[in-house]
Amino acid sequence: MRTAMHIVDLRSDTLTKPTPEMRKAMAEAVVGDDVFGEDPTMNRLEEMAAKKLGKAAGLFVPSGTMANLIAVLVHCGRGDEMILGDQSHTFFYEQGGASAVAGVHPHIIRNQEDGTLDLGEIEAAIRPENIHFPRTRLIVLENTHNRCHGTALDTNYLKKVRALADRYGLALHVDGARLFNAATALGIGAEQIAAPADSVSICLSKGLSAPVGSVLCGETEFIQKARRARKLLGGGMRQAGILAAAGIVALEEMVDRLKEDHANAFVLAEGLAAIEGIRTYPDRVTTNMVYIDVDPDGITAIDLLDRLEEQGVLVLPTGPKRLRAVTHYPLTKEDMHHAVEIVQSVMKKARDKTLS
Ligand code: TLP
Repeated sequence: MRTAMHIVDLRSDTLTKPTPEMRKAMAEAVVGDDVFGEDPTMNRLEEMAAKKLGKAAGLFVPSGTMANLIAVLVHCGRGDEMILGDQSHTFFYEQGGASAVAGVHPHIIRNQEDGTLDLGEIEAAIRPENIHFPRTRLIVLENTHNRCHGTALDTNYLKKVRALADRYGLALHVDGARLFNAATALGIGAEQIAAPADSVSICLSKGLSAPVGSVLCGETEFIQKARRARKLLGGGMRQAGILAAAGIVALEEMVDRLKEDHANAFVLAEGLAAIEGIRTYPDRVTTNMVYIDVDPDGITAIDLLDRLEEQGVLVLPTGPKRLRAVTHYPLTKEDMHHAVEIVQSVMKKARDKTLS
């Protein structure tokens, strides 16, 4: 009899599936028409998320991408400019929706290795009043920063960006798809990290394991406008309390366990660090992301990815020589050890082949 292959899927924390508690809550959810504001479960989730982030109101949206786009639509007008990092999800992975849909011009500056934007570079990017220039309206930060090792931006830095935004009358939006990972890594409340921002989006469907959804939070007037923008984008859903029910479980039961994902990521990074032919950065791993760089003269990242996949270890390519592994529910420390063993054997075979 063939035994089933041990699969360790590290492509993303978006792969998490709803927990049994979520499925139960979804089946039993009391629902209404949310476009009429009459879905009690949805209303509860939005209030709960806003409270956790210390904001006045929240709005459930189908995805993190839509949450960021709505924030851009509300903070900016057509032809305005936003400042954001060249590695940010909003710039890198959202199909340029801010320009394609909102008509907002992205002014990108280099993300530093820790996901921050240099304060001097932000200031230099802010446009003076001049008939030739678009008007700068918004700064967008990401916390944790996906493409920068999943690093958490601390409150000290966020407050400095807030002060800069205030000096120039700009809004600050934080893409907090993994804000609870940031709070966990920094050992502080999510509301403390959210405080400097005018708007924050959190994803329920990543490490928190809900099947669908993000919540955009901010002041009451901002959320009223965001609700209109969501309808404009076709994101007004009806008996969406079914989804909100899972989101409530996510916020109540899945935040505390994120530290397990972080510990697993560290175990993985440390194990991989000992393998010849690849480089990982255990000292940069503070949340659930592990970046793996393949040595320039060896196997390509895609080759490595394919060979790992054959052995049941799945990772994501994020550059020609770079792969990403993300830990998440319900992966265990044993899964990490198993993944390390597979990478070790695949790399050994690749080295032996090049030497022979
Ligand atoms: N990120 C996904 C991919 O799109 C790359 C992933 O696997 O990491 N902000 C951040 C920081 C994100 O990482 C993501 C998703 C989003 C926004 C978008 O969320 P969704 O997928 O719900 O639109």
